Amino acid sequence: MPKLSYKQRAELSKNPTARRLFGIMEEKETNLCVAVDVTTKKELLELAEAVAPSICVLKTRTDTINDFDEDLIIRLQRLSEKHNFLLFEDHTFADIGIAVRHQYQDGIYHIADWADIINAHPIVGPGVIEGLKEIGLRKGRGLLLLAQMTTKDNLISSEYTAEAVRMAEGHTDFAIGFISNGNVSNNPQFIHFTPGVHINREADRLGQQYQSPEEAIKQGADIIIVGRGITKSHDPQAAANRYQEIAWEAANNF
Ligand code: 6AU
Repeated sequence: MPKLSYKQRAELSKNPTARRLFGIMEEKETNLCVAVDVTTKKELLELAEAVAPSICVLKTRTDTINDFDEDLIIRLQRLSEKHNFLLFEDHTFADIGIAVRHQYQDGIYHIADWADIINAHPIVGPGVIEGLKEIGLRKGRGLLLLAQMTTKDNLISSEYTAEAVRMAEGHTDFAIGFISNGNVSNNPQFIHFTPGVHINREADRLGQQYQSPEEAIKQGADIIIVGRGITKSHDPQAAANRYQEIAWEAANNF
């Protein structure tokens, strides 16, 4: 089957966030998501500003920010509007429907009010999607299911991955894709986000495993998630630009 363009895939999608994302990828010529895993507002905003021109998505984890406040959200939203990228809050929801509903909507992070994309573990069963969807659907948000993980000796089997895909198929208005190590579904509506990407393919000491950007794209990634390969570089802006170019070229040559 010939590869569909982002525009064609956007037309197939039932979710406004997925459609916007395909549009941003096409317009900015990028399939890079940067994971900014830091602990202060200053670091997060400085890194976000540096990588902004190169990304389609910024992945945050605001509950690790020691001085988190409302102002951080306002500034992230301003940056995302100025540089045309989406905000993905990686809270990795993994509890019963009613619990994740509150985690998504309430508390000091009130994620549903500002994050375009969220993620959840399908281990819970469809209730996790249903709970989040009650809040997110009317706001036009998108959900990614963790269908695979990058960590050494993780417990996810191929059957589990296939079930995760089946669960997403039942909710294509809200579930826009997967966190996975490559392609897990041939449905062109789904967007595959692949973490564990590093140019040097180094490992860390806590079980993280890496593939190169080219390998990730070859495996079927639509978007690569890069953290420390960029954020720990001496020049994050230049590093983001490099990853953007490598991944974009790889995506357009396969
Ligand atoms: O490039 P790194 O290793 O510095 O960062 C990888 C980022 C981190 C992880 O939380 C995330 O990708 N990640 C995820 C998720 C949920 O995105 C799943 C996974 O299996 N492996 C992984 O590294 O922010």
